[in-house]
Amino acid sequence: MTHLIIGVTGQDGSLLAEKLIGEGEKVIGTFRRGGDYGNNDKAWRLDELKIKNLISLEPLDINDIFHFQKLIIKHNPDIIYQLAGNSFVGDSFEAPQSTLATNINSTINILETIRSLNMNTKVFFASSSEIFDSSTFEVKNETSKMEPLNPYGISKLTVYHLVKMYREAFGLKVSTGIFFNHESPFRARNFVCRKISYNIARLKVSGGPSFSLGNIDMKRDWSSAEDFVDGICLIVKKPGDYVLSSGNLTSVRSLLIEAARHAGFEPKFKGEGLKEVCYDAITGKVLMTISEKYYRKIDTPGLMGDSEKLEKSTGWKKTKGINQVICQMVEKDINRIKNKI
Ligand code: G4F
Repeated sequence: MTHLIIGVTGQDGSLLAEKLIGEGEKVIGTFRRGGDYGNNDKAWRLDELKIKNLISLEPLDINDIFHFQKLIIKHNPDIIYQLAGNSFVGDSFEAPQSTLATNINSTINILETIRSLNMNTKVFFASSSEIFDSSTFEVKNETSKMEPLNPYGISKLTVYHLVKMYREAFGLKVSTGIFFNHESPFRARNFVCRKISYNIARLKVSGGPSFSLGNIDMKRDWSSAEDFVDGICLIVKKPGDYVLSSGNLTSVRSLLIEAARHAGFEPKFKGEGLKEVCYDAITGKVLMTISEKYYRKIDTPGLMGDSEKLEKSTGWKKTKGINQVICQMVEKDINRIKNKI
């Protein structure tokens, strides 16, 4: 089968490509047109996973329907995975127009192409837990009230509705994964888990200044990105909308403690509010300070997801908890820094 991964250079795209290639499948991967994947950092994940030469890489401007259709006609994929777009919630307040335009136009372009060319192609779209109403704390599933609090969440709610409408109105085999937070050593460094793992590893291997975080008492339902990639492969076989989550809430503070201990520090906290610091009780060195800069205008309160639908209809099972994932991330970052990767 031929698989087209839109956004193959990102965390989820590269892990999905690795899995499919391992299963002997043919993978076409797109990266953002205008970026030279060969001469900058864009393809670092594919390089590290040693799969860059095993993928047919294509530049794509997903907002240009004609460009997308040429690619589809050239490769005639059996399954398309839309994993590209703006994914940083914090940034979406600064760039609401481009967040909405990119995430929504790309969805329409894919759906309209499949419909108008009468294709039998299955398509997976990534949506987000940021679509849910966070004024109540019940565990969220596919039937929970949806009312996003930020431009990113609004764009992902539109993705969810468009996919559902095209599936129900036109019978397309299209699906949405409503992703809660998911992490791996291949996460970008602007997301909090990787920011912690990278900086703890840096402080362990080469020292240097402390790093800053925002609100460390925020909680999220965090999972392993590899488990979600397994979920994507099951979902495309049973088109629908599915929540992917761990069903547990963990604070940023607790992940910082776990990461620091795993690296051999003895993390302790002192001070309050913006003056709070995390230090290593063995050496007295300050590891982390708080900065107002990383506080969000509106921060979605921690919501928990319920993946029962996915588990019951596809047999999906999570294999790792977030503490195990953050420890793996720290180990990988220590190796990268030691080996100057
Ligand atoms: O790691 P984060 O930036 O992830 P966030 O905003 O929850 O979004 C991620 O998960 C969503 C749900 O799956 C996705 F839709 C989205 O695309 C993305 O993958 O922040 C997690 C929490 C927030 O409460 C944030 O305020 O950590 C808090 N935090 C505290 N200090 C920080 C920091 N977040 C970041 N990025 N940087 C900090 O210094």
